[in-house]
Amino acid sequence: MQRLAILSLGSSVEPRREYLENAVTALRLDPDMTLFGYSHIYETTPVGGVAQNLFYNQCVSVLTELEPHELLHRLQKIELDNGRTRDTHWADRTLDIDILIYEGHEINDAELTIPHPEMLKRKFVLAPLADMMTPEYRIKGEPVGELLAKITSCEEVSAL
Ligand code: PH2
Ligand code: MG
Ligand code: MG
Repeated sequence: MQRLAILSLGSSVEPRREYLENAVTALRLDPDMTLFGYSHIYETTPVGGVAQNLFYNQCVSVLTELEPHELLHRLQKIELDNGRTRDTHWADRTLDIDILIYEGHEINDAELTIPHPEMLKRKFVLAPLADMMTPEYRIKGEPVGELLAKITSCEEVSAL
């Protein structure tokens, strides 16, 4: 059965737009996924104190029969194909693809936490997510628009 997976894309190294476009193209071309939806691209201030550059962030959804861990490995391959290195945790990166939601699954193991609790406190995730899904879409019972309105951090996000 096909399930909806919601992904967060991020890039903080030029050419940022090209890295996001490459990710969307790779998802489109993968025979085991159907691209279902995407948000606008947002320029966002870096969160976490390691990355220095402004990010481009976007949400994308796919329909897939891949299991969550198989999907994760497919996404890691796309990151690697786009020059992703993993030397410093949270450093600036060419391409990051994270699984936010995998319909019908809550996962908490060494490789995957779905839904990702920290991400749901970040504007750079929730603004594109509310854009793609509508603010009424609920995660763990909470409308995305309300989660977004509750964030008090000084993160700045602006749609391109
Ligand atoms: N990703 C991080 C850490 N900080 N900040 C923004 N604005 N956007 C990101 O995608 C991001 C981040 C770790 O993956
Ligand atoms: Mg990330
Ligand atoms: Mg990641």
